[in-house]
Amino acid sequence: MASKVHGSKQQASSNKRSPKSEIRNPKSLVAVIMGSQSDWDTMRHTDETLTQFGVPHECHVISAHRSPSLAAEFGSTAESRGLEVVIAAAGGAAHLAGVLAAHTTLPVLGVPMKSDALNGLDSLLATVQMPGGIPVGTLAIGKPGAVNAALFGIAILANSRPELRDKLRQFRKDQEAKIRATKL
Ligand code: RP5
Repeated sequence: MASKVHGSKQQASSNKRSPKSEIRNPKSLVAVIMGSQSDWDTMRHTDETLTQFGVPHECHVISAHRSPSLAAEFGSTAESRGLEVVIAAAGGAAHLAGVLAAHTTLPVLGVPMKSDALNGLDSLLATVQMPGGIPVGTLAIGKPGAVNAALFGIAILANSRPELRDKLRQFRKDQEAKIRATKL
């Protein structure tokens, strides 16, 4: 498993960095899990957004099919480690988010990776079509989903953290100001 951990004051990630670091970080509130190193180029946007908001988080490569016992162990221990949100990204037969959700009652947000074969439609359906009883909140395919998974996770954390709610409000204001300032 490759992984990396971010404290709240670390700088945004670069494109070249890969998710390598310690798995155990008691301060992490969000875990960003991806099925393969090849998902990092998309999931770095989740990492960067969480870093931008100062949310302590960690990123790991864990595969539901190539390392199934590790996926089960991570899901089973996520809550007791202090994590509050799990973000899971996978492509193809993308069962990673569902498998993690099966092992934890923490909110699990799924990000379907854009695949070569079907442009991510396979990943989307595999992630979103969870049978009733084990929910996965599924975001858009690829980069928009990666960014929105972070924002959704932050919105969940903001329910009990007013400072994060303020940051989300400011983010929306800045976003709107950019649109208003756009001249064509
Ligand atoms: C999934 O298979 C991963 O999440 C990735 O999106 C896809 C392809 O993985 P690699 O063959 O590139 O490792 O498990």
